Amino acid sequence: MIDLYYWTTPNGHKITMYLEEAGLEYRILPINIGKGDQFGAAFLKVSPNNKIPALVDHAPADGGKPISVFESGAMLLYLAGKTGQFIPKDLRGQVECLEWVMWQMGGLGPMLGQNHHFNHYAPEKLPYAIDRYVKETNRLYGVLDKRLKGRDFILGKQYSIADMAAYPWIIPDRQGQDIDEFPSLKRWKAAIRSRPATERAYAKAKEVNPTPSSPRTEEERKILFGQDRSVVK
Ligand SMILES: N[C@@H](CCC(=O)N[C@@H](CS)C(=O)NCC(=O)O)C(=O)O
Repeated sequence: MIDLYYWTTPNGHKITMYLEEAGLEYRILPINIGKGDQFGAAFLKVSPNNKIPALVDHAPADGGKPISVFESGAMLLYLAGKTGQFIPKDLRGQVECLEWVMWQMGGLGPMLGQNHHFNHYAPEKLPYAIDRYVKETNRLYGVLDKRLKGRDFILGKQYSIADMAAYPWIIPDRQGQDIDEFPSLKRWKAAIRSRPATERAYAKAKEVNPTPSSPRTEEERKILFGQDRSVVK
């Protein structure tokens, strides 16, 4: 049994997508990041960066005590290592998989996160910041579109953790992008959306958080966007 510390955000969806694909038994422990659950002592033991997602595997492969993992990329790699599923078996395929998971973790996620922030959350509309992140999003969409040209998935025929890492972040209407400019990305997105496991993962999100607050309330904004080192306990 796996405990998944989760909220209904792109980084959270990556992991429910994996768990649903692999058919692993798991339990969701909701961490409502708008209410400050991410600062609870028990959660911080598992996720010292006070962010979701994180997991505890109560039945690790070495038969030892439970293993906890934070950072969604590390979690996907851990789960793929545990099951041998959704990661290539050969060395060269594994290297490519690692590259694209890291590309998502270091680029696609953080840059698109800043795009959301300055477009939807910042109290002032800062043209420089908006332009910078909308353009960087456009570049990253272009990189992924090019990679997907002539390939079903990021690694080719095999659906992998590289796809699961990237998919939840491709939200063109919230990122100032026209998906029709990226035909391969559009096709890939539609193919992943219609997978039964993706449908189940996003249905879970609706169960956990049926009425996501959009836009964020003033209280949520203070919790999420006013953090400094005083939150590190
Ligand atoms: N690099 C981390 C990022 C995690 C992250 O940014 N999580 C957000 C939700 S998507 C969060 O928990 N935010 C709460 C906060 O910043 O207090 C990962 O991929 O796991």
